[in-house]
Amino acid sequence: MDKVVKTANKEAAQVLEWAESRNLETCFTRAERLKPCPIGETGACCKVCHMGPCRLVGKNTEEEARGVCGATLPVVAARNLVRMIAAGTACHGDHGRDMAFTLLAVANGDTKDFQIKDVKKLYRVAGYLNIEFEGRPVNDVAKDVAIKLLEDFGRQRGVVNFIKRAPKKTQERWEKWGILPRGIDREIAESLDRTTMGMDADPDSLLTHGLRTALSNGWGGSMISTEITDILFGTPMPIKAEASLGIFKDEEVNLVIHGHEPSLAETIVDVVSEPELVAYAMTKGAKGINLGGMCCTANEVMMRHGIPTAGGFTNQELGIMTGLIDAMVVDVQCIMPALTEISKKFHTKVLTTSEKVRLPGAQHVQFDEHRAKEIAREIVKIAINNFPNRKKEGSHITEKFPVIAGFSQEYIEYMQGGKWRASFRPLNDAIMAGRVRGVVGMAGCDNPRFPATGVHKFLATELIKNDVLVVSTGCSSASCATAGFLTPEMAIENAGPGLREVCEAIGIPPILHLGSCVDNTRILTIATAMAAEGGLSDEIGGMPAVGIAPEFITEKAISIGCYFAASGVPVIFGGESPVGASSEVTRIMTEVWFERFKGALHFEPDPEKILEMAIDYIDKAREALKLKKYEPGRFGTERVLMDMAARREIERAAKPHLGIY
Ligand code: MSK
Repeated sequence: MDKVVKTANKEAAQVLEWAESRNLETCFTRAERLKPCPIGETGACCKVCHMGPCRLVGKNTEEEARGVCGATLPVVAARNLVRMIAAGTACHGDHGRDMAFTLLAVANGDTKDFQIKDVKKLYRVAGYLNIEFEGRPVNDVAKDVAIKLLEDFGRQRGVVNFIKRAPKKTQERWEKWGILPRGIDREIAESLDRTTMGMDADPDSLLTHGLRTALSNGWGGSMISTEITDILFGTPMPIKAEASLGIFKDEEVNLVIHGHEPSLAETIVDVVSEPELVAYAMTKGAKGINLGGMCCTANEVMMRHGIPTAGGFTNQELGIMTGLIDAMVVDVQCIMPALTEISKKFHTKVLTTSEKVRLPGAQHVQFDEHRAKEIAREIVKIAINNFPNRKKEGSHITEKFPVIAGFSQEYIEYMQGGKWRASFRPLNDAIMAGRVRGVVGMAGCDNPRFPATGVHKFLATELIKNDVLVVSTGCSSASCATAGFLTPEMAIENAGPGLREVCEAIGIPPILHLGSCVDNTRILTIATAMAAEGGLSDEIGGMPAVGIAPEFITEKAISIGCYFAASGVPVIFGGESPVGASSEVTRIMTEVWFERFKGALHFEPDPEKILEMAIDYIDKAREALKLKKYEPGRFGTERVLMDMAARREIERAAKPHLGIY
């Protein structure tokens, strides 16, 4: 029998093989053992009240399949999806809320450990919020921005602030269909309310509110988070980094930052090279301190500081199995509870830092933005103190890959026109001419039920081969980074001739790293800027653009998929559909949403079909916009092998340009 490929990340597979030879359990072995419940998997299980759980199976029609209360299969499936959207929105909402409180603390002078690093971005955001900034003290503006954004969480009536950043036509669709989000918390609460037993029993109405909730994430919680993170820690610009489970160093203290919110991680980056800490590490026999990232925290610190990433979700246990991590510090989201169990078999200390995430067996060091540096130093010291406890046991990896990370909307505009003529004109023109066929936003998790990272890698390679520019976030970025895909050379070696020409002219990779999960909002604002630039669609809907989450896991991913669909982007998720039991719900999410918003949410387990569907959507959008028919190979020249000078030139073009906007 052929060996089952559990992860397509070569270095991860190496560690996994080592682990399995020692009977060490991972998410891969658990995924193999625990088959998904076929009823719950497709959305046919209702457990919102205690007359059930009701399993809506075995009937001839969806209307015949009813729970004890009479709820039909489409109602149950729709409710389940809306609850997923609400949970995902809550995660990103809390993330945004925490960032807003940190900004407020900075503005009030309650913490000396953070500063506003990007005043231009603060002014830009103040402008969106109609807050006067000319001639005012920076902290006063920051306070007004923080307070105004915090209002988005508890607002009862009106509309979330950033909604008005969307193209007018997109906003009109939202108004027409009643999905303009009021307040983030309000939409989440209403989702839970509507989906209890005896409430909304119309699948379309339920799903419509699901979209409203999702929009409060995309244009609310997540966007607040991205914007404030840029204000506090700097708007990303391309920067060199490395990716792989091989980033850990034998002779140095290895400290990993894992999770999502960047405040603690940024502070650790700040203190880790302090001479006192480095000297202290040396007293313990280490040659230095090596900081690495995991999951979305990795994306945050990689794109601002070039901190290397050990990979995405499925690499977290494997990281510990290298035997080289002295401490893994986690905050919120995507933290496997299994971490503490596996850490017992090695010397790694797992440190929790958020009230919201406690792991039995972990050491808790509560983060507090008011004394951030003191806490960060304490954490670094815990890692240093644990260095002498390192055992010989572990699967060491040496291979690592170069990465160019950190493409913000601001940088993408800049790279197309410089400081004074920053715009999306060249990209729009390249799409109009058919040089670039379209754009795919590739996002979401890597999943142990696939050959993990494999579907990301397959789609990224095939899409760029077809002249489709890929922008990536979250663990999709990690999947591409750990495969060595996030470099300009990827264009030379793998992109179609038209896309290659564009990438070579600007000196960018054909897969642009846009950041973490909350940074999917950068795709929304980029699409908005492209609509405003002209020549393509005048709204987000109708663009030759598609969203793909090939290996999704989380409720956050569902919420993201839905806010893209509501914003006008056809979205395709890999894997089985969580509403697959109901053809009516599937019809609403595809046909009805496309009619109303020009977006859709599909689930498709076959990666080849995902590719086909994405390209079909792009080509149909091109046709509807009356753009030049895309012809493969029409642009570009013969592939030339680049000499070192040419490579250096590309590298130089991709380097950070300080103070550019
Ligand atoms: S970390 S939500 S596994 S992308 Fe943002 Fe990765 Fe998915 Fe978590």
